[in-house]
Amino acid sequence: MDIETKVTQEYGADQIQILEGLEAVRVRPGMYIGSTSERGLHHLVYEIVDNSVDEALAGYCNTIDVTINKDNSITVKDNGRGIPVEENKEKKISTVEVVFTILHAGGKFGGGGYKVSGGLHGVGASVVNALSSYLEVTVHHNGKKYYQKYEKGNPVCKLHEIGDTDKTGTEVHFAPDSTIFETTIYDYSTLKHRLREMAFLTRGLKICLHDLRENLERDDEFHYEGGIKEYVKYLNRSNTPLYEDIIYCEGVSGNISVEVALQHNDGYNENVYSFVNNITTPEGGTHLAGFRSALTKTFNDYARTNKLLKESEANLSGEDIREGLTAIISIKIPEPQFEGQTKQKLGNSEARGAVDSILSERLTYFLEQNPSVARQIVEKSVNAQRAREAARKARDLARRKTPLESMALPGKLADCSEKDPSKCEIYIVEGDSAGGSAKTARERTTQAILPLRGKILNVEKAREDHILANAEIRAMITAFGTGIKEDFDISKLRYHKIIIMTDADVDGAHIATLLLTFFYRFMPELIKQGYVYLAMPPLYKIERNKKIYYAYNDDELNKIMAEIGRDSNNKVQRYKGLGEMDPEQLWETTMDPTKRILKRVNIDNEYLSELDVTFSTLMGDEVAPRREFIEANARFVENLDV
Ligand code: 1YM
Repeated sequence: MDIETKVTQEYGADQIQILEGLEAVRVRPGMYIGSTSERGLHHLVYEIVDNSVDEALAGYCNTIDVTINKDNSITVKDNGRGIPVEENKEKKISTVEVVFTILHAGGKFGGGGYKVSGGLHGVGASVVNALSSYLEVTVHHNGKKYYQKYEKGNPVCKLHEIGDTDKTGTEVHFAPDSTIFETTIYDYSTLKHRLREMAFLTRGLKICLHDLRENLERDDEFHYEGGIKEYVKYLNRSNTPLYEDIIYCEGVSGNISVEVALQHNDGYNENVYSFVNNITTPEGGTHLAGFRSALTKTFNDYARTNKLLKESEANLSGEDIREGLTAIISIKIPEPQFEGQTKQKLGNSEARGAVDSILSERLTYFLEQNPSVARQIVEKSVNAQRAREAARKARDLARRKTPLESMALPGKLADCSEKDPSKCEIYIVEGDSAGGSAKTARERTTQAILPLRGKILNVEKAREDHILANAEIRAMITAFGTGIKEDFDISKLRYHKIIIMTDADVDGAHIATLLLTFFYRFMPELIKQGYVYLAMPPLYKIERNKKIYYAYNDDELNKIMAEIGRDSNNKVQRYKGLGEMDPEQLWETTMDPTKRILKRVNIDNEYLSELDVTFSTLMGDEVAPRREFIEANARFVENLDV
């Protein structure tokens, strides 16, 4: 569905459903926006933007502007029809006021149309109003400008005319209530990721983001005439595509509209992302199942019909066909049912058939029309099938335990003596010399040390059989005890803290990223469940009259110098690597649980597609996107999730 599809049924002011008051929202904010954390704070923006996106999907709006103002208040502006201003007959107030003061008002809940976009709960403007210290709305409509202001959800004036205009549209300016939210400081990159995603999912819609805060000034514009086709191109930008075309299908089945775009690259990872009514479904569901079954069936049929697969050869598995596949599945469905623990999995059974039938039909046609693309994909899949067989053997070998080897832990591992995993930690240390110091320094009952030699293998660039043959990777797999991928079993994890300890320089950061990439691809649950940490060694040692201070960044160094006075009695040493510290210093600064600083690595489920690009960009073949990425993020590294 795109923004040219006009919704014919106009929604009148008197059709609004009236349900309940706003006090409930302020009493239990979590029920309406999920939480009052940073995530809830950002949801406020999405709720308002959703109304503009709905207006775009209805065919009346093509531009949305989102601004983070100097004071962390937010302005969202669109060029749609403007929220209706006439009086609501039942309530005797303007429709604008109904929309902002009555819960569930908005008219899209009682049948007829459906609210296609939607944040976590799709509860809309009134919830944002209830949770804002103030909210101002300005509507441009019929040549007039109308304005109303609210405080904590209550109108402080009626909607009134404030002048003439030659435009149409709605502008909302709000300030999240600091007595409700844990933080009221917006993160630019969080908004940027979501708004870019929304622009990709609604082709033709232009979304602009502005930051007006001091020293953080920046702007971005997202506008994709190609919609999800451009999304696939964007996700593949750090890879080498296997063929030029991006395969695209769209269609409607019953009341479900389906859009799919896909392209293979010459790598080995599967990057398939699914959305329902513009909301990401990281756990998949019926629409993803329909996508997979159509893909597997269509390619096997094609390969058999065209004799690309011998009669004696087994069918290609879904996994083989999805090797190196980047795809977006976007469906719109009137009443989505979300299941699973996090309500991020689509349950509607009719979605499976809809995606399956539309994709099978269009893909069969595409393959017949483009035999060279079809042959390239089948050849890659056949290679994947062979590699998978080789990897299975390698894995069996890695898993097999002869009586002698049965408990064989890697030789380089200095294990801890404690057996309760919740009390154990393992330090993965860069370099044998730092590894040696760490072995001397450690607390032997609970701290294990695994030194790694040099740079570990880049798993983005190798196939599984090679990866599993690598000594450093095997050492980690055996030490952790969990197995990998489908065999992964978190209950077998031998340490509840996996701590990456590398030098505080570019090489160290690179090694940490290589390790995280390996964990993310082979044991993502380790990261998702919060078992992975980065050790933070100090950058400076300051010595004055036999007293030693450590500084972990330049700010701290300056603070310490200001405190103790800058004179010739001070000796300042900048650590170039872990190797420069003796075991005592290493213990004191980086390993002593009562003094050290650890950073927990986390993955935000909602932005997995961004994370994949981050890894592919940092670890992939293309140099230009990597440089751009590093340059673009240099100023904002603290915002990166990893
Ligand atoms: C910056 C936020 O809310 N835009 C917006 C909202 C509405 C309309 C247009 C709109 C919808 C309809 C008819 C309709 C809303 N209207 C309502 C309700 N931007 C923003 N732009 N005319 C205008 O849905 O039929 C709720 S949202 F219910 F009053 F119609």
